[in-house]
Amino acid sequence: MTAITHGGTVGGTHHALEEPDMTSSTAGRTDLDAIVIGAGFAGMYALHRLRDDLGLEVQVVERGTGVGGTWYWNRYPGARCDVESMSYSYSFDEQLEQEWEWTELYPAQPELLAYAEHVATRFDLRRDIAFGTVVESATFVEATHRWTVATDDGREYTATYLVTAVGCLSASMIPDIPGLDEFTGRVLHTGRWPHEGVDFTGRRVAVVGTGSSGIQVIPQLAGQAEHLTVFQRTPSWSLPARNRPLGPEEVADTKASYRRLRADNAVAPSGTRLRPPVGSTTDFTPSEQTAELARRWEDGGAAFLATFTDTARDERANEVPAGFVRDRIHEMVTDPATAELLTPRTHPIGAKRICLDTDYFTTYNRPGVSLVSVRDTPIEAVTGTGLLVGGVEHEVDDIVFATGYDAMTGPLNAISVRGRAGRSLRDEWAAGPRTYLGVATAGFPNLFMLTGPGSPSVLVNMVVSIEQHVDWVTELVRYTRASGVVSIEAQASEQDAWVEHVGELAATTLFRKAASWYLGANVPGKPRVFMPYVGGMGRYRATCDQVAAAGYPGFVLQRADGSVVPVAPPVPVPAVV
Ligand code: N01
Repeated sequence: MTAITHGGTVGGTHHALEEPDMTSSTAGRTDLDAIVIGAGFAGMYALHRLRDDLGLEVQVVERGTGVGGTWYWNRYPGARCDVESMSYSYSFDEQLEQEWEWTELYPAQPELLAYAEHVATRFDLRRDIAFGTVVESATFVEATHRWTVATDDGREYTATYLVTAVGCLSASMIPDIPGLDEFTGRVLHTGRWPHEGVDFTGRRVAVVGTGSSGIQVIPQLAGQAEHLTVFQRTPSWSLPARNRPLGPEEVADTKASYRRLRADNAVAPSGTRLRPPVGSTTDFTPSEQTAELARRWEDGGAAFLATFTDTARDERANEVPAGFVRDRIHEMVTDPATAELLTPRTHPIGAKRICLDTDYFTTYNRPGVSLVSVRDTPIEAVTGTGLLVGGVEHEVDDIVFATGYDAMTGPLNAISVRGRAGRSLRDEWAAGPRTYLGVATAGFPNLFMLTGPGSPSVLVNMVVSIEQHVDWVTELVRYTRASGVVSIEAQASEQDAWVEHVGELAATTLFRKAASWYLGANVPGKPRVFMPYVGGMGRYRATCDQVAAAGYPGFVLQRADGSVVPVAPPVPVPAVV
């Protein structure tokens, strides 16, 4: 796999968006309190809290030319969030949530990007963001307890705190297929989509990959291209989103009770209020099971996966929703052979990230769409004019790679991060990421990773996850500054316990039964370690709160004179249930 480190095609901005103001208030100032890497939803909120609430001097460094992170880069047709818009939004400012009008149940990328732009303007964030700038290295200087951060424009910043808000799914990857350089048409990746858009009219287009991105882009391209050929390695489980416009009344109702929704989301396992399970599969007859699944299928969205309490851990129970979805695929796709190719049979439903789609399966009934399975016969090569599979050349004009990301660790490993005694983060994590609470790692003082490996992050509503992490880090920084602490660092023993706990929790679920990016299985040579915390948002938040309330046991807090602040005994990891 080749990591795409630069968005080479980035040119203009979306026509409906505000132009970024490139004047940075910290421009010229390189001696700071905090450096934040990334101006997505996490970096933006971190800037707001650290600067506007703590009064710190903060510089954000962002590769793109604007804010929004994922929603800045993923401009492919059909890009849409799979969490409901009124929950996938910041909760920290009541006026912001009242004034912003979401128009659809699931927000599309342009609306999410417009929202991010609006937040940047409203909280005057851009003045402290260096856009179009890449962090190349970050080095902890023990004598000063500060980080030195070097960027690709030749600048060097220093700061007490380094906050990484680099995103979990930002290191896009294109497979190393022989001959790709010879291809004469356009090569695109969904996660680095050109700002000016791409016209596929009259073109023969290949899409490689059928994960969440592929499933969203395929129906859109089928409507535009002369012919679309989809290259599928593993069929994905996908549920109908049933996206729709939001009515003014339901928006007003939600706004009137926003605090309750936010409070529910804060502790919901997935960070978003979903219809609760009806019970275990064993509590119901097969026809009752089917009736409940059918209701949820008709309603759309991820609540289908949470119909029963036992399907995430028990393979037999998992077959109930899995069988239901397989039947629907065979109903939706008219050609039985194509339907079978599209039917997942090798991993439990929910063991990889579930996809939500709009008209995905029925797209294969269109005359100009073909499906090529590359499960048993991988793509051998790209020629000047197409893709070669099993000795057959599929001629195309454009190739769209929807081939995913070096998830969670990829963006951090792209930076040369060095902690105490020159220890390299890449080396420390060579056998898999190691963190305490997913936010800090031993040997790298004053480094905070927002939604890092070992935190719920990608398994929950990202905005809820982001707000929780930023708020927690902000309070930690406030506490350390008030206590004269110059260096705060995770304890290796507590980190070991946390890493073990994260692994143990994952082992109780069916997540282990799929070769997913959660496990690093999509990157050749990446260690197979389940990276996110599966215990749910509520449980994770409670643990973090306990740690904060107890004065941060599990961390070493050191004052300028070298003395260590005494802390309470470590907070035990929650029991695996
Ligand atoms: O990436 P993926 P994605 N030859 O890794 C295939 C979030 N997201 O960008 O399954 C052929 O899931 C690969 O095949 P296989 C969401 O969290 C959210 O789609 O490895 N095929 C797979 O089909 C999501 O999970 C939203 O066998 C190759 C595909 O490429 C995450 O981002 C929308 C190949 C990659 O799927 C990543 O999703 C979009 C090869 N050599 C993304 N290499 C929403 O909110 C890889 N593949 C809705």
